[in-house]
Amino acid sequence: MKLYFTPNACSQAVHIVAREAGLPLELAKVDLMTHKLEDGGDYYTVNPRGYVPLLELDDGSRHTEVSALIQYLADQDPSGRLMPKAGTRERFEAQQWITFVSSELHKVFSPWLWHKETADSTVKTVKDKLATRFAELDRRLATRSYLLGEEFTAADAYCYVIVNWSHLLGIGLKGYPALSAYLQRVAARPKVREVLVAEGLLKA
Ligand SMILES: N[C@@H](CCC(=O)N[C@@H](CS)C(=O)NCC(=O)O)C(=O)O
Repeated sequence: MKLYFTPNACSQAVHIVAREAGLPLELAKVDLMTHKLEDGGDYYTVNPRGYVPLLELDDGSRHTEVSALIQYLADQDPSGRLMPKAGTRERFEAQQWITFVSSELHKVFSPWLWHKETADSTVKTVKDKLATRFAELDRRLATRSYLLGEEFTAADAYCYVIVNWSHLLGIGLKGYPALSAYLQRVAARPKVREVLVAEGLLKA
């Protein structure tokens, strides 16, 4: 399998799930400023939508959308540790959290806060909305280690990557102690550290 990724982008959630599941993964880095690959190739020929992540399976088929990719990879892990079994109440809950991260966090942060030309009034609206979501996460994580309980799941990989953008964007998390502790807890996981090293964000 090959993952087209950009360091610190949402593709990192897919990278984390693959490593946590122990799946072999080839990496292809994409420069999102130019939409070029490291060999100078045009990323639009790989993904006409231009965004990461894109997962190429061994049969050559290409797939996108973080929410679907992390569930697919988690389901390849025979231990079933990263995603509850399909059809269970627990799976239903995990899917709700993944969708929450996708629509209430990822697509609130992005593209708005990543574009300098975004109007100040929009930035304020976005930050206010994120503050309500962070407060909810903080309350939830005050009583459990991970979103679903005491076990790390694919939902946490996604939540970690997106909420961690706060640090890159200078959004303080001091008011959310449980959420801050959660980010540190996830970042300290050996497989997550491996991902950060592989993406060139942490020294080995
Ligand atoms: N709908 C996609 C969105 C992925 C996405 O927003 N990717 C961002 C990076 S986090 C990106 O590649 N943006 C650059 C672009 O759209 O050209 C998903 O959920 O996977």
